[in-house]
Amino acid sequence: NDDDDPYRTSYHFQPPQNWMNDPNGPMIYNGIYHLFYQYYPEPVWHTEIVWGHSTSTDLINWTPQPIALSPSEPYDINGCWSGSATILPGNKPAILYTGIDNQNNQVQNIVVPKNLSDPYLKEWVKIPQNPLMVGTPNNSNIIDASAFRDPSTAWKLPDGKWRVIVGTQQGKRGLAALFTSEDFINWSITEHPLHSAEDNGIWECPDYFPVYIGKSLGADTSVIGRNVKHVLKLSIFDTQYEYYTIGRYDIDKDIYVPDEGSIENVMGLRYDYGKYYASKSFFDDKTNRRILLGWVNESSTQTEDIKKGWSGLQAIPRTIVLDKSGKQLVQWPLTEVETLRENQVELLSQVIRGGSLVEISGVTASQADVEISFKVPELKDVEELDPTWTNPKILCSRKGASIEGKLGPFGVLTLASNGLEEYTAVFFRIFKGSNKYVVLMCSDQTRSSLNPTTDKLSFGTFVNVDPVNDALFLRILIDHSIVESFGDNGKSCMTARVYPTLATNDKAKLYVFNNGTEDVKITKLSVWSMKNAQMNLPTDNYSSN
Ligand code: DQQ
Repeated sequence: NDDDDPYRTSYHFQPPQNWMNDPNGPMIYNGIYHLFYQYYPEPVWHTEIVWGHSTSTDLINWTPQPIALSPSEPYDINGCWSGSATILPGNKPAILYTGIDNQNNQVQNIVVPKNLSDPYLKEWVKIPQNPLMVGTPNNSNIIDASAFRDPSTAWKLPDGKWRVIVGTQQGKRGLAALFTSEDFINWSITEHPLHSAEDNGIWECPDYFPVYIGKSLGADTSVIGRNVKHVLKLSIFDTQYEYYTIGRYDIDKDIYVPDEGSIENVMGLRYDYGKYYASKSFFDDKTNRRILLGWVNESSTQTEDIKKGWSGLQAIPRTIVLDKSGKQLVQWPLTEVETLRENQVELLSQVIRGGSLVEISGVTASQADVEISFKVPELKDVEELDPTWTNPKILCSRKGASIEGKLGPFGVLTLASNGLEEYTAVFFRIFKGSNKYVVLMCSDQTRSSLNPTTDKLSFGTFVNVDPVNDALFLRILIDHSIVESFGDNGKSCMTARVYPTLATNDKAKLYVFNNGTEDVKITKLSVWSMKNAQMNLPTDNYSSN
C-alpha cells in the first residue's frame, strides 16, 4: 500500500482498479469459491455494466479471472446487472441475472458454464431461450419492466418446482415477485408475490434463505421445516439501506410471513447500520456455513474516485446465523480472515479512567484486527435517556466521541493521527432509560479526515446488552479506508468509509479512549496487525475490458 494511494485496502476485496458495486452470484463449486461483481472499466458506474470475476480457496485471497458476462445480445445489450447462482442437480451451476435489453427493459436471463471441467469456470454461455422472465412495459400493475431486477438464488420445494424471487415495484409498493419452474428455463409468475410492502419503492437484490433454530450452522437454500426460520432481506433503492425480517415460510400459500410487523411499519433490522448495500448470501456446503457478502460504497466525491482510479469495496465475508433469541441474526467475520493476523499485542485487565486515552502501540494501525471487551465496574452516575432520543443515528451525531458524558463515550479511536487532528471513533455510551439501561453504539466519522469534501455522517444503533451483567465486546477490522465494526458479538454491525489525510499507512495510530467521567474497565484487548491478502493482483489472464 503506497503513499500515492493510501486508501487502497490490504485485505478487503477489490478489483485491480475501476468501479465495483454489488457482489453477484457468490458460490462454491468443486471446492473453489467464486465471486462475481458489478464492474465497469472506469471508476464510475455506467448502465452497460459487466460481471467481473475472481476465485479463491478461502474467500480472503483472490485470483482475478476474465470478465464473465458482458452485454452482447438484444436482451442484455444495455447492461448485465445483478444476479445469483444456483447449483442445479448433478452439480451444475446456473446463474440468473438481469439484462437491460435493447428497449431498456429489465429482463431475467440465464448463463451456464461453457466447460464444467474448468475449475475456474471462466467462460459462461447465454442460452438461446433467453430472456426467461420479462416484465410488462409501461408500468402496468403486473410487472414494471423498468424496475424488475436482481433474481435471487433459487430454491426447490417438495412439489419439485423451483422458486426464485425478483425485486420489483407496483407504483410505490415494493415487491418480491415469485416465479416457479419445473426445468429452470420456463418460468411463470405466481398469483401473489412472496412478500410486498407499501411505500418502499423498488426492492433491489432480495435475498431469501432459511436459518436453523438453535444451531450455528448454515442451511442450504431449499431447506424447510420446523427447525428453521426464514429471512427476507431487501435493499431499498429509495434510501440505499437494507433491511431484513425474520419469519416463517408458508409453503402452502407460497408466501413469507414476517414474525412481527413488516418493514412497512418498522424500520426493520439491518445487517449493518453503516455503509452496506446489495448484499447477498450463499450456502457453503464444504463448511456448512451461510456466508454473506456486501458492497461498501465510497464516501468520497466522484472527482476523488476518478482521481484515485477506483471505487467500491466488498466487506469481509461474514457468517450469518440466527441468534438464540430467534429475533435477530448474528454475523461474524469469516475465521479465515484470522490467517492474516500477525504480531499480536495484548493488554490484560486495565481500568480506563474517565477522561483518559491509552495508545496501543506495536501494531500497524492502518491494517489491523481489534478485539476489545469493556466492563462497567459501577453504574452509579448514568446519564438519563431523554424519551425523545429514539433515533440512534441522530443521537450518535449529536453525541459524538468528543462530547463528554458520564458512562461513555468509551471505545476505540481508529486511524488516528499523531495530534488527534483525525480519527474515526467506534464507541459505546450508556444511558438510563425508564426501566432499563440503554447502550448506544456509534461509529463517528466527523473527525475522520481533514478533507472537507468526504461524507462524514455518523452511524449508530442501540445494542441489546445488559451492561450490569454483560461485557461489551467489540471487534473492529481496520483497513486503510474502511472501518468495519461488530458490536454485541455480531448482532450490531456498522461499516464506515474514511479518508484520513494524516493518519495514513505507518502514520496511523490506535487508541482506547474514555471520554466519560466514570471509569470503565477493559477486561481483554487483543490487536493484530494484518498481513496483505493476495488481492486480485493483475495476471496475464486478467482483461480489464
Ligand atoms: N445495482 C445493480 C442492479 C441493482 C443495483 C446495477 C443495486 O441490478 O438493483 O449495477 O446496487
